[in-house]
Amino acid sequence: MSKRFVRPSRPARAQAGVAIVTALLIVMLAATLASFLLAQQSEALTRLERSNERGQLLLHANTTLDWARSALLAQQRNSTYVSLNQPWAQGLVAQPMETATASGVLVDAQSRFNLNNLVGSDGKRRDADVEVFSRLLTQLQLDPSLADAVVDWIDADNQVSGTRGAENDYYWSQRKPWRAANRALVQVDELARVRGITPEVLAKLRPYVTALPLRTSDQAGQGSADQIRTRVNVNTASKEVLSALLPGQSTNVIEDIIRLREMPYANLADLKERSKGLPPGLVDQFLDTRSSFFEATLAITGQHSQIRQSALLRLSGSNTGAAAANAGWPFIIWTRDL
Ligand SMILES: [Ca+2]
Repeated sequence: MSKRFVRPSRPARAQAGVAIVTALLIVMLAATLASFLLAQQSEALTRLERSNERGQLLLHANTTLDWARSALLAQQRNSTYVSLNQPWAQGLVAQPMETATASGVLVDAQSRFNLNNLVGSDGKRRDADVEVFSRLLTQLQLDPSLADAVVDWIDADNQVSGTRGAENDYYWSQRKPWRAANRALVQVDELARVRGITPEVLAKLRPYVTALPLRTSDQAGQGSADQIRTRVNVNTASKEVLSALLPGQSTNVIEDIIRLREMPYANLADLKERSKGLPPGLVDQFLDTRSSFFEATLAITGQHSQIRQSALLRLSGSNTGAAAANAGWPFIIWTRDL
């Protein structure tokens, strides 16, 4: 008896059809799920790659900052003055590293007006420096009375200076109130909180001002109030800052000072000798041919991202004589991401 092929009944065929469709759906779902998981995994890998890269770039940033510090240390050991034709001022141009490119610029912070000079270590305004800052504001076509608001922000008291100054009463009355700092600035950006300093004013001021910390005991030595004032380096300062420091001097005199420094001024006696007619009192009070503070700006560029940082550096110890020859690694006062 031969076996007969039994044709499945209609409902059975329909069931098989449903089973096939279900199987297909499951396969499709699995495929979708797999590709979704793959996409997620690759996104996670990319994220991991990027965070690995960021870690790498941060390491390169440290190395680049060390390059800046070594350039400054070499400068300090090799020269008794600081000028723009020295190697530190050339910067670091697109240096290829293992997986990134590093570049950096060093700026002499003492080429700028130090806002913390406005107030002495006794917490009181220093009139001579306030006058310099007012003249600098005028040079930049800004309101000179902004100086009063900056002084009030830094000085210890709560007494409003002039008509444009501001202390806590003014800041407390703002829609989102804050307090006057009543201490030295740590960074120039703090000016954004000072009365009258709009983003436009800050952008105009920024290339000409700096905020240098009060010297700490390791280098203040005898520690009189005057020692913590910083002076401006005549070898690196801009025309605007020099004009503010030397009132009554014509544009020609200021331009001559800048032209003659192609052969840098070795010291203040050299400046007085070559620029006769400069008031010696002002020269001694405001100018110098050395600098202890520098600002480094770094950019480290990887395949997917870039890190930009700036840092304030201070030479360690003295910058003249035998002490300079044995100087240690420059200090990092602060670093920040840009
Ligand atoms: Ca104050």
